[in-house]
Amino acid sequence: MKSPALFLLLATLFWVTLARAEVKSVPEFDELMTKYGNDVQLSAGAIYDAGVTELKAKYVTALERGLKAAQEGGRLEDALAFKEESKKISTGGEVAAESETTSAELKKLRGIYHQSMARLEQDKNKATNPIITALIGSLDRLVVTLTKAGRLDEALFVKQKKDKLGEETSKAEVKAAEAAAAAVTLEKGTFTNTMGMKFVPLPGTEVLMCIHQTRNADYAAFAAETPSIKAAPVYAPSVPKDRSGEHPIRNVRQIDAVAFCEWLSKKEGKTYRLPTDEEWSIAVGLAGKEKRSKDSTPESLNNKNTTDFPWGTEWPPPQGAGNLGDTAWKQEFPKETCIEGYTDGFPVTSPVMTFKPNKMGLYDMGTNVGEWVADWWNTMEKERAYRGAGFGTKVKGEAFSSKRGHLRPDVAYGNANLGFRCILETKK
Ligand SMILES: [Ca+2]
Repeated sequence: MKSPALFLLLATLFWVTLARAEVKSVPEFDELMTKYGNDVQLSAGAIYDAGVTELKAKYVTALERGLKAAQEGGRLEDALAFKEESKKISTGGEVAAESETTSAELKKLRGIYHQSMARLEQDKNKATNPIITALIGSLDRLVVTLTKAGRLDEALFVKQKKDKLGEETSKAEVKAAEAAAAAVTLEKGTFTNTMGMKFVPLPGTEVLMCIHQTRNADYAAFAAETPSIKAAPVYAPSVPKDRSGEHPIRNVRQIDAVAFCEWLSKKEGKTYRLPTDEEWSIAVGLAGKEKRSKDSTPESLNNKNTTDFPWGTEWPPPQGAGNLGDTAWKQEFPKETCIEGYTDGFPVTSPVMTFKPNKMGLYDMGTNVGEWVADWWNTMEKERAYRGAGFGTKVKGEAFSSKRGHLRPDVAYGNANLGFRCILETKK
């Protein structure tokens, strides 16, 4: 069996050769294609085919082992999923995406399979690319030879084939690079984008969430490329200039936070967006702790849960809980109150990821700066919601994980200290 992609590529070229009535055949071209086809199959195709066969066999063995373990453990859902998958693969079916099964065990196994497959593809491309490059060079020379011989129709024919080959090859490279990037995500469960923003899976969802609040440095890159973004980041006097890039952006309008996500999406060919109110609740540890229905709005859920803070259930917060209105804040602003006895050391913003992350690996959730979300505040659709406390929070009722606020999306509020963090979608 030839590897399907290569076979398809070569077959397409030969088919187009036959389909062209005016030029039935260019013997030199056919000869080159046959020779390079053989080279590709010898150097990469055979290894790839053997790799795929071996991988499928390993996958089937793992499925059988998984089925046995699930049966013995009394896990019906996993057992059924393994049984069905095993049947499908041994009758020639393809391995579907992880997201298309609800069995966590099968998800894991499919993940490993796709990861190994991406590696095989990459190896194949690495071995094939020099051959394709050489073929394109030979075709270029053939075009010149045919032109000089006055065989102009044939020269044009070969040139078109050559252009098509170049196009297909770069498409295949892009696809392989994407698969490799997806494999990295899978391998570590995390993703780091071109800005150095780190993302982790948000449990129970198919999205990744940025582990940190969007930083001044991230926002500055966006502002530099976006003429309509006039507002330079506002630095509080006590934020040291040399580390200001690591502090969270604040005082942004909700529409500008949305625009940042759109800019980043375009830049990377991915889908970034603000979290929904529900995703933010999951991220702060409120999954299953709010009575959410289809009619829920941030307004209806605001401060309904009065047990949970981002760090647990203690008030005042334990030391190291995060950046809140602490004694350092009071020192800087003596007329203000503060959380008595709590010291985090930062009068205003702190560099992102200064404090311990939560169980999901997310930093500064519900502290440092408030975060815009995507939802409207209520059905009036006039104001957008934001979540979380910040460096100026000193009152218990303002610090609950369920606390929401609401403001117009198109106004920058100097005193609201609102920033945001990004969601990365994983579905194509
Ligand atoms: Ca503080």
